[in-house]
Amino acid sequence: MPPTAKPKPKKSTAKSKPAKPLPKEFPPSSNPLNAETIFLPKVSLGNLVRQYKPTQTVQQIVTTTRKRLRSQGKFLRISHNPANPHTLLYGFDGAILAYRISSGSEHRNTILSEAVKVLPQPKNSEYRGIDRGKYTVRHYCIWSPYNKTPFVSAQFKADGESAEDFMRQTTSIWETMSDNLKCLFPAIYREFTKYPLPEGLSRMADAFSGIVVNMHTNEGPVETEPHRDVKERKFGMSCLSPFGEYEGGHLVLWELETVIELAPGDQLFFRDSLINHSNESVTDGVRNSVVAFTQQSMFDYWRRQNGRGVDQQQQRLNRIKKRQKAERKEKRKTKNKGKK
Ligand SMILES: O=C(O)CCC(=O)C(=O)O
Ligand SMILES: [Fe+2]
Repeated sequence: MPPTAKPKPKKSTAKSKPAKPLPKEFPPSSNPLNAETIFLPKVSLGNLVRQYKPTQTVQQIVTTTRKRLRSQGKFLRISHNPANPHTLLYGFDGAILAYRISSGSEHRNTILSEAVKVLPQPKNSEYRGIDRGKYTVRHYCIWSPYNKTPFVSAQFKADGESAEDFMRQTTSIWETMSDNLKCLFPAIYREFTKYPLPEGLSRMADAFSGIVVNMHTNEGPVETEPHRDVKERKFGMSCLSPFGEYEGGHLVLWELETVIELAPGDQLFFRDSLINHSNESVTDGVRNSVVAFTQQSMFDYWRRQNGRGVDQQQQRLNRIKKRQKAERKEKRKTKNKGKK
């Protein structure tokens, strides 16, 4: 081939933008208990809140690319650090996205594992809300869906004395979770505990309005499919604690491209309404879990009772959105002027 006939390199049709440099690591906005910190340069609480949708958005997040990365072991994997029981994950706006407290002993696992024995054995055909797996679910909480006054969940009433017994036996779990919430996320704690419930009702899990118990069945262990708990408050935090005797079942946090390992009795505070999550396979044994939460519907009720001031976080977000919209408009204007 004469030298002139050298094939030209193909021109790419896609406009290639230079990749933005990732933000540099800096300390999280707060770390009162000197947790080991893990910086996630590609995510931020602000972005997650802005992207929040009240319906599931799994397909947009759990993409083929992300699934491939995960199966190739390219998600960040956070195992336990024997030197520090606290692990804090934060994004590029400094805000905490998840916080793990290792159990440190069998104590919490024993309490939950003993208490779950008093609950009615699940029938596998039962309705489980959205399809998350083959396990069964009991909601013991005060909530207020469909714009009503808050009420005690039907499953708590249906399970009667055994549900009450379960909650009594596990009181110390909810107290510890609430103490940790108060220390680590004081603003969320204040919001969760500030307003009263209708007469005769009280929060079921200390600072949290209630819990969900996810129970292993003969059909399978607690192994959730990717989902967000869209009804939980988007400015809140829920606290997950797996229990039982098992191997595997660690938690995948999809937006964070991270897998966080959870041993029985660990507590994981995380933004379950904002972050799609699921479990890795449980490779052995019996895995159950509890999650303490407060639903947005409670805040809707408090706002109806006490006025818009209840939702200061939402108001702040609306103000930021309005300002950003005005800034974008102004930018467009200047750009167009420049073209003329
Ligand atoms: O058991 C787990 O690790 C997750 C539970 C969960 O995501 C849920 O109950 O919504
Ligand atoms: Fe969840």
